[in-house]
Amino acid sequence: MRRRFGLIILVLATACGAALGPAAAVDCRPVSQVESYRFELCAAAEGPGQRLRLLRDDAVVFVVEDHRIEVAPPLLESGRERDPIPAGSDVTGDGQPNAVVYGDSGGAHCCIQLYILQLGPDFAVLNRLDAGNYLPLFRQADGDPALEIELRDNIFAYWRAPFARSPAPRVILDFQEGRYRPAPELMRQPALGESRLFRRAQALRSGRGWDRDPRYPLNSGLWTVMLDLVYSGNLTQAERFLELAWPEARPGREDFHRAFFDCQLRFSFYWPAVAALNGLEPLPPAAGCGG
Ligand SMILES: [Ca+2]
Repeated sequence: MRRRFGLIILVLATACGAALGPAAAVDCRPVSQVESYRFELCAAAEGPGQRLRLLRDDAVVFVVEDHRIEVAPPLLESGRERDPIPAGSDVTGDGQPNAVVYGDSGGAHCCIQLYILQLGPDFAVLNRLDAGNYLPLFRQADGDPALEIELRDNIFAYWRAPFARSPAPRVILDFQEGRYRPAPELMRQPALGESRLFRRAQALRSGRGWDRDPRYPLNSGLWTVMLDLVYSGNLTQAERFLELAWPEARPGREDFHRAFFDCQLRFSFYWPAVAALNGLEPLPPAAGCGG
């Protein structure tokens, strides 16, 4: 994993909303008001960047600092567009107003942080989500009123491939018991038909994606398909795809199988949910996987 650079996050929050003082904010301007809650965007305390303050009845209840911050980020899917989620929207479906705060550390890649706040009678930071390199999406994915969140798992970024050819499988979070949690059942998809699996494997095996770059001799199209299968509950089919798509004369398939299934997959934050989705125990990375 790449190191995050320049990410300075300061979160001061209390469940009871006690006053924390103005914390040396300068150049502040109000950006949004929800009943007694007021968001102010300020210059960062030190260096470039921004500081967001949330005040409730003039007492600071939440502060976050990052390179760039938005209170109403364009994250809500409506048709093909991404609409902003205005502060005060009921995102979690419990009748209380929420706000989604977006922080971006800047730079070419990495990292987006999302904070989901509850602005009701009791202030709360419901989630802080690390979205890595990809903008999350809020959409309605099931029958309950809460919006679900679609993220991308970044654990395979730069794994045996440059970033541009690194797959990032989809993860869905559902609001359960007071916070957003991975929702294996919302990620489930039917397995590929046998003939389609075979055709895709054959095209990949005989395609030109292998040995194009001595640093990355493998074709990352291989684990792009495998990850889509694993993250939709079809891990057994992902193993079969590896067997079918790996070029016959090429050594290293067993080593790759181990590095993918027994190591990298299990390093993911979402591995427990992915294991449950595939009916497996969430075993830790195998011995010798490295850190
Ligand atoms: Ca829902």
